[in-house]
Amino acid sequence: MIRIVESFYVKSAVEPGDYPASAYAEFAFAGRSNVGKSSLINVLTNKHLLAKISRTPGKTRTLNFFLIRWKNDDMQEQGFMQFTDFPGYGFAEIGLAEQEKWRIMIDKYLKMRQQLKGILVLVDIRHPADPKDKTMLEMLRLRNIDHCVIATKADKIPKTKVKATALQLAKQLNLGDKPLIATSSEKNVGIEDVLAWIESRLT
Ligand SMILES: Nc1nc2c(ncn2[C@@H]2O[C@H](COP(=O)(O)OP(=O)(O)O)[C@@H](O)[C@H]2O)c(=O)[nH]1
Ligand SMILES: [Mg+2]
Repeated sequence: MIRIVESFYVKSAVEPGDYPASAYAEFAFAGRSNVGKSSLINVLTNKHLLAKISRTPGKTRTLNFFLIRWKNDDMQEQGFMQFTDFPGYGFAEIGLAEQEKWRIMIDKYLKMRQQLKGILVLVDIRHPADPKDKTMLEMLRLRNIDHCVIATKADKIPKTKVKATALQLAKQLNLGDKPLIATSSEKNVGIEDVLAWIESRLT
């Protein structure tokens, strides 16, 4: 199993010409504002830098790129990958023009980013499937991009209900054979499963 040993904020960008030029395998994180994206990235990287970055005003409507150094102790391997933090969607106060800008930015990224290995779409396990998440997943299916869904905040529902709720969400979101992983960043649940999903797509 890989572990993340270092992570660095690289840059923020909107246009493909401004993306980092490095060709490392890349994974992107998408989801509604407040779903727990920064918290998950922090737990994955054991770091609290990334959340601060994404809270910086002005960086909230851009793609934020991070360089990640990983190690696999069993295999004595190490390497780099990149994480991209998408701006959170679903703020009610964001107008249609702003939403359209978001959609164009994301679609360009999905179309242009050649080293993109997969997208992790975060949803809150407490809420029924959201139209905005369905739209995101539809964009991924249209472009044939590998993805999984992370059901966050699993500690907020009774343990006995996690499995059934996850299954229900997967069905509502039409996931087919794509995995849904229930996580808690607070209680460190499901984090290894997320890393395993990433690891299996690294090369
Ligand atoms: N109980 C619980 N709270 C969480 C979890 N993940 C995030 N949160 C809380 O949800 C809020 C939003 O989290 P954040 O990571 O900033 O969401 P983002 O907007 O998607 O980046 C914060 O108050 C977090 O502490 C979790 O796994 N369990
Ligand atoms: Mg955030």
